[in-house]
Amino acid sequence: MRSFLNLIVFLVFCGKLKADGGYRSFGPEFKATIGETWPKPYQQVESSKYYAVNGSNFQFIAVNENCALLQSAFTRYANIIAAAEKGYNRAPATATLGIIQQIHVNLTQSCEDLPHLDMDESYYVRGDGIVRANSIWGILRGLETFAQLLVPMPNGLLLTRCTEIYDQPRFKYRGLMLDSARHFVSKAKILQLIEGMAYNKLNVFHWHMTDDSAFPYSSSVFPELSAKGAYRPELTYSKADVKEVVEFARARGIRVVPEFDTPAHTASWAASHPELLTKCEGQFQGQLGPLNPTKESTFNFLHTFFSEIKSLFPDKFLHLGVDEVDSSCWESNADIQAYLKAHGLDNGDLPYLYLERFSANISAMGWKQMVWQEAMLENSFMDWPVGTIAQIWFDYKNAAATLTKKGQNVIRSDGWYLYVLDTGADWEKFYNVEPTNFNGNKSQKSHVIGGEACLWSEWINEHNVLPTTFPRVSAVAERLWSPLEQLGAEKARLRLEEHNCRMIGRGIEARPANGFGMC
Ligand code: CP6
Repeated sequence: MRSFLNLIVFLVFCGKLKADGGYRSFGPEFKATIGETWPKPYQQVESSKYYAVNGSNFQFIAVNENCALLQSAFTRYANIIAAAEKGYNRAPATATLGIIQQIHVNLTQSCEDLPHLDMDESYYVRGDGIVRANSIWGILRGLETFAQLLVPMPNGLLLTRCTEIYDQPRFKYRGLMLDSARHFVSKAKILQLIEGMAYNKLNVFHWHMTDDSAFPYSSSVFPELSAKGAYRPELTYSKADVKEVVEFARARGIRVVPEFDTPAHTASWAASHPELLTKCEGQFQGQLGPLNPTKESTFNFLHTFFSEIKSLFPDKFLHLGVDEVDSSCWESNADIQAYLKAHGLDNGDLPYLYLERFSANISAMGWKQMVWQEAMLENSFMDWPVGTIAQIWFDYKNAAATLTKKGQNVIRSDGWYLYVLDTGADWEKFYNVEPTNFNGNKSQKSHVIGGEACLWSEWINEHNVLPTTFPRVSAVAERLWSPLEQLGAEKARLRLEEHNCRMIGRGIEARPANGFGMC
């Protein structure tokens, strides 16, 4: 009924569909798809009624609910739109029906404070100046879409049209992970990454903060962790830095899910706290293994540490890590063997010793959990709290089939390692990865709640993180947002070119998308 009414409204206000905007052509092969948005919306009705916007003389009007998040979004998008006017003129001189001075923003329900997994991101936009949504998160997505419709004309004004967009995401988890351990990435670059995420309607920044190579987080309760575990004192994130990142993301409807990977990938913890790790014996003598799951002191330490983390990251989810845990060091340790014997356990119980206790502690602290796939696949008897999310990073078809059969929620990362650079338009490779592509029934597919592109930072640093991410992550973003029927790399190519120009115009250092192009 709602959409029927909307259709009537469309017929009254927007007039008839147009086939082609008649925009300037840029060469025999290449014609940018001016004013097309990214990712492709759920539904769009075109219009040949054109209007103009003066980028430095218009107002957003909150016609209904209002709040600080809405006001800060108005300020941001006023700046983005003012800057868009200075982009290169790619819309032809077009007769318009007038200059729009007010953009009516209709938030129908009161603001929420924090973005969350089940937030409502749906919205309606009409290109002549209406943005409407139930939630502030939908308004944020709608303002992004509205801004993308505006293209500079030779007369210095921005061209828009009375197109109508009804939009909502296909998947609710659309993430980007950054490993800030292998190489340090400055706060300034992280903020730019998050800004670029907002331009692509991504909604989760997964911060893989620590790993074997470094511990860049500067803790108050255990300052020695970064004092000894960071590469250099300057290459650390203070609590103030973290708060700034979290707030910057929140303002854009982006969640921040932290990960301090344990019990493996913890060599950097041992720089200051070697007692936390297992001393390997026998053939591994002299090496340190995963965190020692047989000592009370290990869990006391973790409790104190993660209490600090809880106060800093407001999201409901913590990523526990638990990838690539090798039991052989645990098995080699005589004290651990004695512990197993005393408790009537054997080597087969080793993986659970850490995981069951750690997971229970994290639950008791009020967190929901994410884990890398192994934590679930290799510990098939663990009783995971309802809603725990497994992140699948290899062997996707088998892992997704197995885990969803058990009713576990999963996200896909296999196929979306952005750090692997290929020549040419390798965004297509990312674009064609489909999270529901495995053998399973409808109910199983419903447990696929999204995906996440991963920036492992072996080959990424401060200087290449943005061009490595953009525009390739845009391909992942469209896969995760747009309806399956709308997807297609060939159809997407020129829209992506336009989107890349837009991102570059807004200051994101995006790499070329297609091997030729005017931006
Ligand atoms: N670091 C950590 C990594 C990887 C993982 N965990 C990884 C290894 C190989 C590939 C992708 C990622 N670099 N801590 C696994 C989740 Cl292909």
